[in-house]
Amino acid sequence: GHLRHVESMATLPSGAGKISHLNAVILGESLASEEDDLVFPSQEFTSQALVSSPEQYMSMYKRSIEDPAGFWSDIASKFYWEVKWGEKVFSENMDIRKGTVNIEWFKGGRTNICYNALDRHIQAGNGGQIAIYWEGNEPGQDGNLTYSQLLEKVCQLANYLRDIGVRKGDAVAIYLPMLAELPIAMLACARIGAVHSVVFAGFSAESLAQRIIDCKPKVIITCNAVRRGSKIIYLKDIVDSALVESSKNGTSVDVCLTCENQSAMNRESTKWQEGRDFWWQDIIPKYSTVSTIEWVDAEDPLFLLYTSGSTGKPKGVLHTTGGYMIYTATTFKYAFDYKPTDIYWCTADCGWITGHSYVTYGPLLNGATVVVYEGAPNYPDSGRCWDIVDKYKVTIFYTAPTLIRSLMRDGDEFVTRYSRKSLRVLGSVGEPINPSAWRWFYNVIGGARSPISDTWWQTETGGFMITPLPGAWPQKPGSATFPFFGVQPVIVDEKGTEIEGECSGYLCVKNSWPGAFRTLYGDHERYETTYFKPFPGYYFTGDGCSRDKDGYHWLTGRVDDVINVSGHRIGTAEVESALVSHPKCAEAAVVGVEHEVKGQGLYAFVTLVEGEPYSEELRKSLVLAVRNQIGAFAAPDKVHWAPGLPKTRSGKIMRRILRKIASRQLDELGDTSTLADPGVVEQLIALNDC
Ligand code: 6R9
Repeated sequence: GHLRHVESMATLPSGAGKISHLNAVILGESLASEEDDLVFPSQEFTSQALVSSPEQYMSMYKRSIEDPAGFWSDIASKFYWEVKWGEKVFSENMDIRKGTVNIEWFKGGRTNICYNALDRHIQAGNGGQIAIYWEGNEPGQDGNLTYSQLLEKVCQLANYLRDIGVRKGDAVAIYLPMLAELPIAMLACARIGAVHSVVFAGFSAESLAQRIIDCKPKVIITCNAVRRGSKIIYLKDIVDSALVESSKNGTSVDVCLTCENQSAMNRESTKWQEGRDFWWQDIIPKYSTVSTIEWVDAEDPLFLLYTSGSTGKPKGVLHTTGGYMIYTATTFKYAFDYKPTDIYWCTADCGWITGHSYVTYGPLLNGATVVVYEGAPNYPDSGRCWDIVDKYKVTIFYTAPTLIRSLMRDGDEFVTRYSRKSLRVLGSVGEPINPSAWRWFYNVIGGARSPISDTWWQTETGGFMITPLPGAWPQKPGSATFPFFGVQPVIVDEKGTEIEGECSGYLCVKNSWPGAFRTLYGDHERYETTYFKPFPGYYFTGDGCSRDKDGYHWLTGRVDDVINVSGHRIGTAEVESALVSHPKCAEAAVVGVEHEVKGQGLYAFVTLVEGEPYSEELRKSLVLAVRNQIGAFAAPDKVHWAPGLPKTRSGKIMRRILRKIASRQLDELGDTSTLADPGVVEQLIALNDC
């Protein structure tokens, strides 16, 4: 057959500028479809892997589906429960036709996720192990905390929060950058049963106010300022205006606990409101370093995290304690093949779900050593990530395709000047990873040694849903491969009928899993309408997915981004992937526009590799790349040169805005304030007629 093995990639000349293009040539990308390319884990990797063969996965997976109660309670028993859960391990109604949607795991069990993430390891004798390596924005600025030290800091803050009247079930807003204080604050809330609501510190005052008004926290925890790259962001000013805004709305926050981040700003220059604002450094160290634990029910809320829907105000995704704990810990362990010797770094910010589940909870529940990085990944230059990898001997590196593509654009030299030999597992999350970025990540970053866990999941799912287990089976660049234990993904058609075998359609999930969100805060009806009504009987993910002949899953992007051209369903992600595989294309975003004949036409925004001039010839060859990889029907009708793309601060391309630009509805661009760089919109409009 035409299986191309990893050996063929390992022989690539390293340091070649356009290595992704070379791969495409060597692997015959234009001759065979992506799904035929298998990349095998090495013998060396497999021999030490937690799950080392498809057979082993299959037998574990089979049990997790046939006997979910037994499978998950065996795992849960390894954690500490003050009181064991009741008779039922779980109960669920996922079928809206049978009444209210309801999911419960380990109900009646009493536990505490902070206890399981910290105290448990210390009691096992591992208190001296590093829990957090903190790396500041400026190279050379760093610190670390052992598990015992981390617990002490968490206890002090927990004692303070109790002292000012925060009780079980109360909300606490956290608006912090990636300082060690951020996971400390999350864990302190969890310790006393308070519900944290972390707001990414890149959100505007208005967005912060909106979230405060929704969850009504007693206290907000922030810092005065932070450096990201060469910029200084004055967070306390943003909090101040958010609090003015929210009090106008009748929500006043009594206390603003402010961390003094001296590397960015001293306290003398920080605006202050006596009686409301308190310096963390002045107060918290005075509290005792031991604190009691609030044992909570497995179904008591752990946190709220706001996420944007396609319409309306942000949704407060609510996760509870027990199931989330078991699920994040277990997914972390298996998807990253975690071993106690690992040093783990996830570049996500704790302001997003990835930072909740895979910076804070999942790793610490496993007793892992975690790198927390404050700064920007390309500061002071594009080699910073590999500098950090070498400095801490990072073994597991988890990031997003958008970062990979931007580093790829900056060239291999920034990578190859570092050793990176500690790396053994790579991870990707946030959007489908296009095969050419996958290959660059694999070959250039990972030196063709480290499997990539392309983890598909969502804020709502709490943890990984479809992901490689890195030692278990060969990967296909761009495929998230197979479901995690206990997860039953199904692909349904328009009518909600399950389709078997090789197919594509809407991705749904059949049964509950421990990490599933339980409701949207204060709006259970919206929860049911958004996720359980579209395809009765299932949780609807909002994503499109296809399954190939070997059963591998290929996520094709949000279904709101699916475009129907002359009756052909085309995933924008597929077209983008084809465009990005062109050696001169750095990034692409495709939207649908009304088309007289075809119904919808494809409109592609294309960012070229640094220094490439626009030309008609290049436009043609980009279109040809799409024709070659997908088919003539998928060829973009229009290529719009884009010096930059409008992205949210989490790196997601805002197609809503691109659709308006593409259809020339420039007066309907809507809210552009949540963009990382609102200036790109004007640039795009200006380049309209190139
Ligand atoms: C974890 C996270 C969820 C949406 C999801 C999907 C996209 C995330 C992906 C992926 C393809 C992956 N997505 N991971 N698509 N492959 N590995 O990102 O949560 O911010 O809620 O976004 O992101 O479209 O529906 P969230």
